[in-house]
Amino acid sequence: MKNKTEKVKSQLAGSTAPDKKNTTAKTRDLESYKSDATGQPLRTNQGVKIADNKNSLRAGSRGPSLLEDFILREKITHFDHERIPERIVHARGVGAHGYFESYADHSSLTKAGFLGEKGKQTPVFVRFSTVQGPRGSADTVRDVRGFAIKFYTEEGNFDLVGNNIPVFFIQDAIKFPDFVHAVKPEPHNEIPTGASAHDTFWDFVSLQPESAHAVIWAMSDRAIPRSLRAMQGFGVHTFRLINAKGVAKFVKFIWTPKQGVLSLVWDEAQKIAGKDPDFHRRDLGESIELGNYPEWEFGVQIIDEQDEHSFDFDILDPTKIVPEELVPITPLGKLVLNRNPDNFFAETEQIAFCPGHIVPGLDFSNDPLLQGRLFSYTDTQLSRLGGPNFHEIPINKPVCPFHNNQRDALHRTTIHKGQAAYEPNSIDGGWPQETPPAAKDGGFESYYERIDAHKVRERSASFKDHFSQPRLFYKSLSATEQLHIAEAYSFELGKVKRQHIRERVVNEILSNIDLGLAGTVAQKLGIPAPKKPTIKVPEPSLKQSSALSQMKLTPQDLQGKKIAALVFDGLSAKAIRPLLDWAQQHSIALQLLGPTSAPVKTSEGKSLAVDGSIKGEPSILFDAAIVPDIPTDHTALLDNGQAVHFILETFKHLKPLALTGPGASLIKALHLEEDAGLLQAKDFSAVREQFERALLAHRVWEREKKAERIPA
Ligand code: HDE
Repeated sequence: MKNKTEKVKSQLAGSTAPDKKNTTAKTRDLESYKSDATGQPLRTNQGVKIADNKNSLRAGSRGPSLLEDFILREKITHFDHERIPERIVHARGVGAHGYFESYADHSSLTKAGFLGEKGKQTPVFVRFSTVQGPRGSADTVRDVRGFAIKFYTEEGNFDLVGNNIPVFFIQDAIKFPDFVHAVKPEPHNEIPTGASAHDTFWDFVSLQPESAHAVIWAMSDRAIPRSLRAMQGFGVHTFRLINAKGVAKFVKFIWTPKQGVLSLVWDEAQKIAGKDPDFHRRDLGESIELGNYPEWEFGVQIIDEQDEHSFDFDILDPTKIVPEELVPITPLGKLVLNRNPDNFFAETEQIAFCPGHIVPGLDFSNDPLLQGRLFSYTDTQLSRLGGPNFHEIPINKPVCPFHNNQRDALHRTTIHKGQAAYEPNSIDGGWPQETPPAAKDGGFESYYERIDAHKVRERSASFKDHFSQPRLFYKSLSATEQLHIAEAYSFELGKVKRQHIRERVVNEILSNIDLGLAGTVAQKLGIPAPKKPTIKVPEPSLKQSSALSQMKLTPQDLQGKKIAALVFDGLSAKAIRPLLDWAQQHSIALQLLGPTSAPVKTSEGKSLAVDGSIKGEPSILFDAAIVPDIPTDHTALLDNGQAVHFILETFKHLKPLALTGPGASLIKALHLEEDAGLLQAKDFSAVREQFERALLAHRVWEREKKAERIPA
């Protein structure tokens, strides 16, 4: 494992060789754009070899620089323009290549080719993001995560631009700029970075009750994911799938991770933001380098056209979920991420998603939020990527050929041959020509939907209920998850300066979701608890949806877990070897941490290299910890404040912790007690099974009360 870890670090520091295993059509396409400077002379952009890259041209060795120094001018000019505007939202992100594989021939559901054949693989690029913070902000802030996927299908690009929570904050695109202005750093001082705990956000959402559902999801553990690999993904809106006969079904898209849906605890998330702001991007990159390829199952909830109005919510309303109890998920395929980008800017930064990029066999619904999005994404690229030719940037190009009569504009790279840039024409043989709609390889055809309506600016009455689903969500969670929600609201509102905003959230929003929740938050803020809801919330047909609790969405195996083993001088190699074997067997990233980065001396007199120091790699970066072969006299360990802090913090953050060896009773000296995840034994094999169970459960939730007394 050590070699593996070293390999990871060195590979991530420098450039990575393309993964030979990933030979998708898109990877092959990107190959032709790659540039490798190995063995090459340094040249200007005009191809002139550079003799001296250290000194500019000047009049005498102490004289002024000369304007004619085209080498200096070119270098500085290019540098001056290296930056492009960051995304208005979702600026901080990380991406990876992979593939989508269809489980079967789903042509009865859709004529989309990428779902039309069992085992068919389609190249994809996925970009995960936070929403609020700028490009340089921390990964682990409380925020919704973007989950955007570009499928490079043989029939064109399909972008599924979703989030890790299933609902959105507003119902109509016209409110999006207001929402974003409210959540972004405040305009007078540009504070806070990467957080919603401030007055303008809570002012807006408390005046806009349609946000209540998305806000309670954002206050839940879903908004502080353990890793990007351990999040669900949702298309949010209702879409349509259409088969070759023109039969359409409404669908909701859902991604379920094989790694489980796992979250950090709040204290940990805040600390990681300081100690390793790149925590999520590092985790994704390292997992892929180690061959622990993250995987998601792609599923749809299918609703017949005639059932459009048979729910007590509107399926066009993006603030609503369709509970799985009402419409179960049908699995269609899987997504695997198996290759890191070669260049962050060229790929992750320049990728341009748009929900309007769809292929035959798919279509939109009339969700007013989705309709607005169809415009915004290509529009925003005009200023972000500098013109309308961003589809020619390698990461954005479809893998199928594309010809049309659009011409010119900034940064055009294609050299169009021919004289006739119009259609119809008789000069260039009439090419390129239209393809009529057809089952396979056909032209795109919109769903044959009849629209007969007045032009109005109004919301449908079926969009009016804003509270029954947040209530359903809250009631469906475990006591632990509910507690975290109360704490998140209390924390965030505690940062809100204006008392009337705090009161409005409690009295006009939380009271309508759950009086108990409103009461707890009110108490923590020192304001009177509301006695009753302010409105009559409709009783939904479904009282609980167990699918909403992430407690049940645990991982299938231990692959990709990150565990620290604290090692000290005098430990026996015999205690370490079985641990390394065990980690390798389960594809666990086990890191040996010593008092310093220097090797430790084993009791057999050998030197054991470590992966890092206890100080440099704090407990918050790991899923669990093991302290192997603790000697009966554990003074060396107790005298090391960093090591004691590491153990106590692992305990505080409810992580599995195994202390083994003759001095395992150290637990008492630290004033801790054994529990389902705090294990002590003579050797690791005695607690291995329990430790594995605790790892699969992710955290020892029943420890939470006890852990409160450990100083943060
Ligand atoms: Fe976005 N959104 N959005 N959004 N969104 C952008 O497009 C917008 C919405 C989402 O990794 C922008 O290229 C409007 C819902 C993701 O590159 C921008 C509305 C959902 C990403 C934009 C919404 C999303 C974006 C900024 C309301 C979940 C990152 C840069 C009508 C289903 C994609 C860009 C990436 C990015 C507009 C609402 C997800 C400004 C107008 C709902 C994952 O065009």
